[in-house]
Amino acid sequence: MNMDLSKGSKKFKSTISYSASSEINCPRSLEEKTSSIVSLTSYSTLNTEKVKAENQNEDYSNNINLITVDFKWKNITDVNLKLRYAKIFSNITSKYIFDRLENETKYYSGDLLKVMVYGKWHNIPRKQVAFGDDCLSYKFSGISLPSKPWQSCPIIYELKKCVEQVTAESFNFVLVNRYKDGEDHMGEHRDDEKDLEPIAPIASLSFGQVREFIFRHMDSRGKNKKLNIPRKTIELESGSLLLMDYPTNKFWYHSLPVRKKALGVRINLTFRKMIK
Ligand SMILES: O=C(O)CCC(=O)C(=O)O
Repeated sequence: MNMDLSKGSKKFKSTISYSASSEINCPRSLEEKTSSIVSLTSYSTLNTEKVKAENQNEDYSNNINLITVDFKWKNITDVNLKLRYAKIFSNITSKYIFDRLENETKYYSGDLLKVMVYGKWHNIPRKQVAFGDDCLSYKFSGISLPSKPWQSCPIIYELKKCVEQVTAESFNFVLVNRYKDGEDHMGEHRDDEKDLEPIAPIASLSFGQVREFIFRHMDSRGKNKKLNIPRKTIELESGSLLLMDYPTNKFWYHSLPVRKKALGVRINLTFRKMIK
């Protein structure tokens, strides 16, 4: 594995602010659990509390300010694999965002939590919801996942702006996945659907439980593999951003495997650019 440390330090402070009452648009998630893995200084959730982040002078008492840390991209490359990884939020900010996501994101239910695999419907082993421009929908594994408007969930919209700022890219869709613990997972796949702009990066933002994310080259899988390229495993930390640049998704599968020892909740947001 080639790993370079390239300088790409960027700091973003959101200028958009919402009042606490904007939370009414996004009802509380039914399944509320406390992440057991992010151990931080004593801290109360919800923005009715005054939250003063130690060492960073972040005051969330009135406005939402998502402040990124100074960071350097770690470049991870291989044959047709191009990834950039960085922890862009401090632990305090990550915990704040995680709690807001837990309290404000309402996930889909019923048929929107099923996929078609080899002609059979299966419940997905996680929860999901999507947000995007102009009711865009994302078609994969036999379903068409509609998007809710950005404005219906301010923390998601704020994260979109932040990711656009640090990547200098624009995104019009986000898929949000919630893994209640290490039993929840995502099977191996490529994000190569026709609806996606082929050369746009996919930006994957993670909060909560650290989980392993695995990449395997398409020709290095199965019994009759043509190549012997080793898999890549990346530990996705809370507050981290992973950019999957072109042509990664054309050649490499990725998955979030079961990890029974992972006890906490994880939330992942993959920002995408869809063809309108
Ligand atoms: O939760 C993750 O990190 C995996 C997300 C993913 O693979 C996807 O949304 O396509």
